[in-house]
Amino acid sequence: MESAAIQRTAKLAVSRRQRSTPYTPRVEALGVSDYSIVNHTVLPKGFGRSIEEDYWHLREHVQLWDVSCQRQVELKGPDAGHLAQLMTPRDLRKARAGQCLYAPLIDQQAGMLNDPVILKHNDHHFWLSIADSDVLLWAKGLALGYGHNVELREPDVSPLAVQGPKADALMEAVFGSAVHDIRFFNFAWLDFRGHPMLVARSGYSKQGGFEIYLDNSALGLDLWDALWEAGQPFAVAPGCPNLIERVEGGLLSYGNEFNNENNPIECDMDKYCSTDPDLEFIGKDALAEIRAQGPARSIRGVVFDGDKCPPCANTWRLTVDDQYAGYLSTAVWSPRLKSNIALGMLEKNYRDAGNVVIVECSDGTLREGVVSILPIT
Ligand code: THG
Repeated sequence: MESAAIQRTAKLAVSRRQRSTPYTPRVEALGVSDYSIVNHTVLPKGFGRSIEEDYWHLREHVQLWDVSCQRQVELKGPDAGHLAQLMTPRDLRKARAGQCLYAPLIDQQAGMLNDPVILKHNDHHFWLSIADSDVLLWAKGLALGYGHNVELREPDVSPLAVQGPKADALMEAVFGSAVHDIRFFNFAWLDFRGHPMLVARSGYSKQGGFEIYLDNSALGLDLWDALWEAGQPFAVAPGCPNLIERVEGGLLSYGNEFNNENNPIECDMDKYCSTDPDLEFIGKDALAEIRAQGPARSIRGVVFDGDKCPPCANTWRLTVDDQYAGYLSTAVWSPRLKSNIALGMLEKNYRDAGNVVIVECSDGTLREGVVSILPIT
């Protein structure tokens, strides 16, 4: 289906199907101004400050993000490992308990289904911390078809991200010095007032920080309040994934930069796709075929001038000499680079860094852009 974002700014009618989170009362008390919906769950998008202000604050201090919408798909039982491996081309065989692995999920045509962070609890227990698509249904279908002995569910887990250069200091104040021992993309269970909590060094920013996978909603407000109070000396603020920071950092968003029409090679995820002929996963033959042909397009950054661009709610066409050259999916003004920056899919002949393309901006302007590798520095 050809999809497009809604045009009008209208209030979204909410019901039980648009789920709130254990932190929603605090997020609302702190003045959340906008929500998005991800995995049928609210994701705060702003707190009444400009995106530029939030960007500078994130780079200098520390923020609390309600990222409960990063839902967990739990695989538990004797066949959990087999099922997890079938779902991704990333080689999970050497993964250790306590490790987080960023991993593409693909279908039998090597079309992207999601790009979760996979948490390995042990050989028989995994969480897939998903982006915005219904992975649980795919997993249930596969388990049924393969006759797997595995329990699949969405557990009561609500991640809270603590992001920014002062995250270590803030986390130490709540969880003790053990936080410093957690390496990037690893997790540990740390005590919070007698409750063990899963704390990972990870998050949807390049500024460093942690994600706390709260597994008991009843403790949500206590956890938020403890971090909020401990964060006062560090100028803690409520926040959310920042568009400027994520575009600069080249952090991709399923449904925006790519979807089921794209394969992982196009998405620059070749490094997460095993070529070992002994590894079995769904989409293996299709992926090998794509690799042999070479991808028809690739994710890139595009830097373009002119005034601050409007939000790129739908895609913007890119051309070179009036020929289709690809599209932009996300664009934003970077106050640091003093330029508009964007993420997009560039067709094969136009994807080399340094190439000049014309951006058909939704305000009607045509702007000259330069293709860049990611991250945009
Ligand atoms: N954290 C958790 N779950 C998530 C996200 C998250 N689920 C949805 C979404 N984000 C998934 N997408 C990403 C994209 C990038 C990263 C994490 C999740 C990321 N990438 C590192 C980078 O690009 O620097 C590299 C990771 C690696 O090399 O292993 O962090 O943010 N819980």
